[in-house]
Amino acid sequence: MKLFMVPLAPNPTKVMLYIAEREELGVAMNIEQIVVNTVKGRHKEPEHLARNPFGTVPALELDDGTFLMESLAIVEYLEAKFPETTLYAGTPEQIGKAKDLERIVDLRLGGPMGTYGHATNSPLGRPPEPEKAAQCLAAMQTPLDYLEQLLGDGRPLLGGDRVNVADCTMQSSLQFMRFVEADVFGDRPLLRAWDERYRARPAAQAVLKW
Ligand SMILES: N[C@@H](CCC(=O)N[C@@H](CS)C(=O)NCC(=O)O)C(=O)O
Repeated sequence: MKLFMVPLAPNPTKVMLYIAEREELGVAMNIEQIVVNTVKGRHKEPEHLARNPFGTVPALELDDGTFLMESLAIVEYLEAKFPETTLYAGTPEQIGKAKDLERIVDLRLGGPMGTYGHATNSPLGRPPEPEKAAQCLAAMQTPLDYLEQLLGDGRPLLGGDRVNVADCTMQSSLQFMRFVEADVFGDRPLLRAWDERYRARPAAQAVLKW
């Protein structure tokens, strides 16, 4: 299999962190990772559009030559394809909560963080949009409080003792925040401590560049 990705972008990074976490658990997926240079616009060129007509990354090429184009679908495919030591594990309730948390992080924080980064210090050179940035920051407060409250029970990782896809999703967006030199944590010491803890993990050390 081949993963078409670019290191800074959150959605590919989520998948790359996920793969690295699974490899740390002893699962050899042997997925070749191929950079699509989005800064040079390669994701909008025919070669990549043939993989993914929406011109986005990531895209996972399966062994039959077809593609998956949604980061979470790629993660869930790899969970099913390599069923030993999956990240989603346990009772239906535990799995439901893990998936719920990942969606909360992605939809309520990942989206606003991406927009905030481009509205404040866009790596693609987009003009600053202070009003949009303020709206995104406001939208992040309740989900950030929610995570801070979860960590209040002493859990080391967002979902508990074991790494969760939500940790990967959250860090993929935080890397983008670091790149644009934004700190969205505010006065949330538990989230800051989790951030340091997660970034010390071998998977994070291997994948995160910022
Ligand atoms: N829902 C898709 C979104 C993919 C996506 O938008 N990826 C971004 C990078 S994080 C991208 O390729 N953006 C370039 C563009 O939209 O032109 C997923 O979860 O994989």
